[in-house]
Amino acid sequence: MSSDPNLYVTQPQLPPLEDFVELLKVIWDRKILTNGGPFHQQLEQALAEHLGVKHLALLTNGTIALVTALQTLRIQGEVITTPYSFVATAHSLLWNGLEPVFADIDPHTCNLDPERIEAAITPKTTAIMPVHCYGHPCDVRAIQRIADTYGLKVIYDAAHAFGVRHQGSSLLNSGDLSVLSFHATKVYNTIEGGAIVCPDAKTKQRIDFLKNFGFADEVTVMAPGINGKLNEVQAAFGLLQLREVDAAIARRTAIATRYREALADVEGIALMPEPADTTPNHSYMPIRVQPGYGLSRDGLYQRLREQQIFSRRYFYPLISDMPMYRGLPSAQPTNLPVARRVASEILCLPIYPALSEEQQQRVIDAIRASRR
Ligand code: T4K
Repeated sequence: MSSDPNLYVTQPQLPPLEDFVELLKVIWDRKILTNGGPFHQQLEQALAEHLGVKHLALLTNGTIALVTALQTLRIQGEVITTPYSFVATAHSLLWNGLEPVFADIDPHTCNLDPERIEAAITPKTTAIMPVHCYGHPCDVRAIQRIADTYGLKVIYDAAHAFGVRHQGSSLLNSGDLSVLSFHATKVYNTIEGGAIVCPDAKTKQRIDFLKNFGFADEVTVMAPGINGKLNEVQAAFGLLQLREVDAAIARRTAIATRYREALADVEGIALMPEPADTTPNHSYMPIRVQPGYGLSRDGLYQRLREQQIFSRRYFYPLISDMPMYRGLPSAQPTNLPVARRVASEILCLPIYPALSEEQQQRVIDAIRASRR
């Protein structure tokens, strides 16, 4: 038996403590704690290289990064987005006074269905905000075709997509901007943190101004920017994390493979298809609990909890069912039948590098034994 009987959906990856202490000593000596210090600059460079993107601006978290990305491109009016995501996706629109327009998802990828995007366009639409849910790529070609045809911007919520490669390049190079989250629960973390990936230096400069209250220089404020700066302690933490991230993803891949093999024959448990032409990051381990299982999704969730296995229903409830969104015309259940069905079946199982084989077996055995 493991020493800790509790199994959570994730557990953050931590750098070696002694290495972190070394970098803290450097910060203490330098006395530069924030405002784009040396570790911040070093991490932006290192992440851009590691991810294979041209420019990357660090921010305090993924939510502020989404809010800032929308301001960067001066988005107005309506933005087409998915109801099947973490609330921060839609909240970033409300923080900018924009109207979210929910479109339904594809049942296989759980990402926005391009046909439904096109059907949701109105004269007020200015942008699309799709999510690469679980790090699985959206249909980026189809979405770009729609954006080009109708003159729309595309801002990807790529909070789950650290390191994902798709069709021979970083997935983060898709669209106009991509937004990452480096929250503690993510594949790569800086405790809290986030980033915007952008294609050119001019856009990066605008983001850098916006995340520093809008200051362009000591006396010029170019826009009502926010305080979105990542501090030096977190940037140092992030530099150390970068050394471990490839090994962490390899370990996640092994865990995901084992789950897939062990659960493939369980009636009523559906695994998501593996994305084509993609090197995934296995940021999540979603399964769908369908009628053939005999126990409902919530029944299995509860059964696992009784055994101290804390799976999560990412993403239930739908954003469109939350009080601040459910009055929108696009939030009506009849507009979102696929998202509704997936949200009622989804369960994300524990997956993180430190999950031992013995712990994973406990999860597998519990799922197999709960079937009716
Ligand atoms: N867009 C998308 C698509 C997102 O998924 C997210 C965030 C965002 C945007 C916004 O990015 P950020 O502003 O967060 O950078 C978590 C995270 O807080 C959130 O970052 C994440 N998505 C979302 C999917 O999940 P909770 O409330 O489910 O997390 P929590 O605290 O219950 O943690 C889950 C489990 O992880 C715990 O049961 C135990 C374990 N854990 C957690 C933390 C924080 C640890 O072992 N140690 C820890 O420090 O939201």
